[in-house]
Amino acid sequence: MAFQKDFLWGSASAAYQIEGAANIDGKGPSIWDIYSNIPGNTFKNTTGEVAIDFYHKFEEDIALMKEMGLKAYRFSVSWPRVLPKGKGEVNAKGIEFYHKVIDTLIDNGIEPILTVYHWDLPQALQDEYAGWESREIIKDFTNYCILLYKEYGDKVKHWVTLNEQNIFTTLGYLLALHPPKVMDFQRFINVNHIANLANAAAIKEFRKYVPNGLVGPSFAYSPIYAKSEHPEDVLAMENAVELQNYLWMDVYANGEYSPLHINLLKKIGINLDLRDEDIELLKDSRPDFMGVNYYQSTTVTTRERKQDEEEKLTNTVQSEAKNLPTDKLFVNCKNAHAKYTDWGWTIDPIGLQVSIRRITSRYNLPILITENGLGAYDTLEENGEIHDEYRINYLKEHVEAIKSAIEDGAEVLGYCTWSFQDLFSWLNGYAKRYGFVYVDRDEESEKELKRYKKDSFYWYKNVIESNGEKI
Ligand code: BGP
Repeated sequence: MAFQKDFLWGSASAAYQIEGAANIDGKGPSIWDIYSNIPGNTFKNTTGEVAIDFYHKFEEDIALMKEMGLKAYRFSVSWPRVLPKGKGEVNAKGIEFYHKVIDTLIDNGIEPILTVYHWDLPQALQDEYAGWESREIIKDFTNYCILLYKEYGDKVKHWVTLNEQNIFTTLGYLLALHPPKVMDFQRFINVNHIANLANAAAIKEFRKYVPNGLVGPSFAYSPIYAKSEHPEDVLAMENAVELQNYLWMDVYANGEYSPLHINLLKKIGINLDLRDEDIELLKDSRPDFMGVNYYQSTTVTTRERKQDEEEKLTNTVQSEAKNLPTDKLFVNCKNAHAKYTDWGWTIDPIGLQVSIRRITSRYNLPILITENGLGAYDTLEENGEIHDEYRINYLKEHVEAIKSAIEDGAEVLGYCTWSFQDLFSWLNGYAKRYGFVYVDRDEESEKELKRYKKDSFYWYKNVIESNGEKI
């Protein structure tokens, strides 16, 4: 059997995208509460203020997870819900909420996978010292982690530190699509380096407080292909692999930057503020697994060889950043052989097999797929059914890809689809749905937030029951 007996068939979510209750029970504001309330920042100015109200409906949702037979549920803790100012006074009601979620999951036979940081930084820390741009955050982030380790460490085995560090730094500081909406390559690299240090410090503390647990980051991995066999495209691919994949994963797995990264950055005029004490901190912070969020593959070419036009989409918010310093080394382009979603993301299941193999080959770490799924428009029929065979096909092909990768020799601990319930999408409102459970709301109205099981719900139930034999 390809899938190990205790394979974690799961689903994932993030606090800001599901909880709602933005100002309830002592929660402080996060950067996303503030950012999404500024007109123009999100699609149709949608926010997660109510989201799908998991804060009040978690028991109903977990009952559905149990009915499906879900083995694991990945969720994140909202930092400002437990520490309204990011540090100092603890909000007991926030702490208690996550105890209730974790206990309810465990009582229903579902293993909690806890993400420490899924982008909702306390606004207080942004105001005080510009959040991730200051080394001050390393101490505050570590203290926040220790608080969670002490509270939940004896109940939760699998922990994720930073969700998609590569995405929140790129979108926040390079493409100006997330808070604090900056477009500056040097600041992006500075922030990213500080996030690396915070991640390493959090993992070091984890070993003391949760000695029997397993911890790792979740990386948004996209395998990179060359547009053609032309050697210039191949070199562009090599550049992109270094600066879009290994720049992060080498630091996670090996605790150091490779000379290639430092020099490639120098070549484009970017300096890495790597101090002696940083080298020390990054050492010995190897994770137990590499968390992988996989949605799509990326194809690159050179600036000179690029032919296709940038696509303008009306159903999302797109970056206006132009002329990135990395354009000298590679530029993204279309993949002529791939299918695309309605939001322009490639559909490439083989890319997942390639991802798992490349990561295994370079790092020899077990892999936990922490996100994978299809964002699509769904139709709620009059009889309450949702026929989402496109989602079933997508997930089926990706499960097959994981199976093949395991047969090729990789170790995969589990598979968390994105997502269990439909939820708030950062830049796409509520129309881009990912769930097995349809949540009846849209951008204009929260309606009653009623839950309906989609066809994919029954499909995944079967997959879990047969441990991946019946897909
Ligand atoms: C990942 C994030 C998730 C989720 C997902 C889907 O990058 O970790 O939080 O949002 O992507 O993205 P989107 O909602 O933009 O379709």
